[in-house]
Amino acid sequence: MTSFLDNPGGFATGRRRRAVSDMPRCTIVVVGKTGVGKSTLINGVFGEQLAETGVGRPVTQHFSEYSVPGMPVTIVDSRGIELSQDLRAVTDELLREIEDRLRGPADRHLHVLWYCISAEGARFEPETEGALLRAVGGSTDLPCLVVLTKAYDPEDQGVAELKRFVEHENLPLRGVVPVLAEGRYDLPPHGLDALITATEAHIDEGVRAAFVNAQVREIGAKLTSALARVDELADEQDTAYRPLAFASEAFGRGDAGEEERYLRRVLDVIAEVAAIFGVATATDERLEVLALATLGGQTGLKGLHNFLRNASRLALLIPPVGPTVTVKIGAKLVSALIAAEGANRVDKAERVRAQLLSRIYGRAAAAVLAEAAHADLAGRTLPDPDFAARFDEQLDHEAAAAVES
Ligand SMILES: Nc1nc2c(ncn2[C@@H]2O[C@H](COP(=O)(O)OP(=O)(O)O)[C@@H](O)[C@H]2O)c(=O)[nH]1
Ligand SMILES: [Mg+2]
Repeated sequence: MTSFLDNPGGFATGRRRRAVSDMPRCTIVVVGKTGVGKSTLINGVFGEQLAETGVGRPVTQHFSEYSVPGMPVTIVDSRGIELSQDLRAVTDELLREIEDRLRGPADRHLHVLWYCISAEGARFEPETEGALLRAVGGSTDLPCLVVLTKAYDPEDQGVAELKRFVEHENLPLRGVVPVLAEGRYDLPPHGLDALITATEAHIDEGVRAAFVNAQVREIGAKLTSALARVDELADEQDTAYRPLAFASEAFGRGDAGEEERYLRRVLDVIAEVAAIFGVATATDERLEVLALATLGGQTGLKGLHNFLRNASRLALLIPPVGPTVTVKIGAKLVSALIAAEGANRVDKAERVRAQLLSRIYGRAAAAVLAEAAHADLAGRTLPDPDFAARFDEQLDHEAAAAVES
């Protein structure tokens, strides 16, 4: 049997897979006539993965369901709506589908409707499209947003007029959002961030994490929830784990089993951060790079040794061994640490120091993944060696920030 030390990447990707499958799934219904730009919109929000590799499964006459492994979002996409007349059948199918799913398990429920109208066509039909939105938004709890697709120029009068027209229909809507999902000529994309923010605001809180994970544009939202998760995990460690005994140089030698358990905990935190960033950003390859970098680029006992050495080095920056000054992050933990040391509670102090280190590794992973996500969006992907090097720099930065005045 290979130990996780021999395959830290496999260990981390496995933990990430589990964290993602534990996330309640978010299901988005995308409705609109053929050619309005539904697929382009979905690609813009979720990256190429969903449309390229997602396997459609027919749900009803006019709906197919798409998902890809590792992504906690399901898309229910309408197809074959050519005539306004088709929309009546679509309305009935949708109402029936919503009800059926509400009777089933929660992971089958629908969470938001994006109704797409082409701003290029500049037509909204109150008697069919308006009727669908009135029926769905009025008789169910499904939040509905109208997306004005192919809104090439955000300043365009025609787009503003169409938006006003839809808004004045008094439909049960949570918003009307003009979007250009994919740039054209010299017109840059716009509006996707607004759509994501509005969706986040209106979907059920329970599936928000899944939505934040799957979308590829709002990197700030991913970073915020990843950092919150790091705090949560570090707090859990206070009660769940035995004293840290690994930092041999600085704090005396512990047994090897304890040291391995601690490394596993750190990899767990990194895997959970990756789960929040999502597979489009935190690819298996990148997560493997992070896991291996945590072991100083080596597997087996050599890797464990590298990790312990690095952790000891980082721990030296933490008070009261390191400079006891005003603390920016983890202030609660550091005061707990100082109190424990003051009361001569060595076991407690070790535990708190371990929490701080988990926090440093988790925050560094989040920072470097955010950087990678920004680079991906700008079309200049970070090569793996740069990614690993940036992670090391972030570790130092986070350790220093923990004691920064
Ligand atoms: N440049 C640009 N083209 C778009 C946009 N949305 C849709 N299109 C184009 O419109 C056509 C239909 O889009 P598609 O997403 O397949 O529509 P669907 O049938 O609703 O899924 C394709 O040729 C797209 O390239 C957009 O935001 N920008
Ligand atoms: Mg399509």
